[in-house]
Amino acid sequence: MSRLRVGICCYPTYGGSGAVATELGMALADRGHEIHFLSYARPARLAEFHPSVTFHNVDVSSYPLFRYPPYDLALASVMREVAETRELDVLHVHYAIPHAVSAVLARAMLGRSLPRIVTTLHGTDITIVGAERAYFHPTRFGIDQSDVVTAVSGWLRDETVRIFKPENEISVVPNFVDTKRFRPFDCSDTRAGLGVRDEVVLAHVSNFRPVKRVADAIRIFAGVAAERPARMLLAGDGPERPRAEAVARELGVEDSVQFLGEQDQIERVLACADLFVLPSDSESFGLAALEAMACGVPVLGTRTGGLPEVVDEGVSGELFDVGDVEAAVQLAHAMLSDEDHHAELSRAARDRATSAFSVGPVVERYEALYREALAS
Ligand code: GMT
Repeated sequence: MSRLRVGICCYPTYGGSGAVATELGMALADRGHEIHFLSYARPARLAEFHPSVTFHNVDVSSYPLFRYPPYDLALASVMREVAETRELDVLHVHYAIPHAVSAVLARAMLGRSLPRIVTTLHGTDITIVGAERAYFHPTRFGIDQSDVVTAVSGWLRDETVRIFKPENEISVVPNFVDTKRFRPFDCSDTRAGLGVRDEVVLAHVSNFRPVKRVADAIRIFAGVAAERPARMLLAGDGPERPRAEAVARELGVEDSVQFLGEQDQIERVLACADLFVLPSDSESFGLAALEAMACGVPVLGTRTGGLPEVVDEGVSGELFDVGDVEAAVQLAHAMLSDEDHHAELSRAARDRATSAFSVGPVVERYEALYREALAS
């Protein structure tokens, strides 16, 4: 199969869209393609070195006149340059705003049909940010000017059609997980290091945005801790962290709740857990839940967005309605009380991650879409 030259543009932070974009780029490089990452910082998950991977930094110069330095233009400029000098076949942008629009501008500046533009929609680029008045039309324009558009779940595809009524078709390509890295393993050392004794461990990983409802995760934990010795590990950081800490204090569980901040080896935290809690308002996919499942950790999440496409209710986890903390606590008790039942959930979680969301088939699907775009 011929080698493709692919540009991948994403947010470099710990968020799911950046993680997926980075893992995809590295998997494509392992399959022999030449990969160019473009972003305002080196993506958090990008490996130290890979002979087929180059990172291109986007610098945004400031000027006294600019109250808001135009990142989208600086990005378009780097995209244009990389596309021309590295002869990119495909520019795959993750998260529509502003990446899709910058890609369209970059290609227009080149005045040709290459690179083909592939846009992957991840979630709030559609449901929150994209739907805002200021970004609605640019988002729809970016979608319609792309050669291929994908969404990470059927739910997100349907939401995009409902909100934007785009002309372009949207294919569903689910996220995936590296099941070699995210796997069950003995983590007695990590547990001991964290001071975890004979306790059940609940975990939560997110960017602590309001949409994640981290305070609900703490409330659920308090309900569990009222019945049995329990510990909660929270990884990640963001604007809701102080409120979550305050809720832990209010409920008197602050000594059993550990805020670990952003972590590179998130699998070490996940593999320590007995239950992963994701009480989000909305979740187009829920990559963190999938990573927990791959570590053999059942999920307790909300029946919202694309999460039911990831967690098969009653088999690899349990789902509850957004905000229904009481129901979540009951479900947590049921999942944790019976060791055999918990072991079954745990096995099913790992099985689902490996059978439905492993790297190979998803990467092949993207390769096929790139080739279709190039052939059209
Ligand atoms: O949309 C966001 O809030 C940010 C985005 C990200 O960059 O982390 O998260 C979304 O994309 C992830 C990767 O596809 C999904 O796993 C998350 O469910 C999704 N977040 C939301 O829909 C809230």
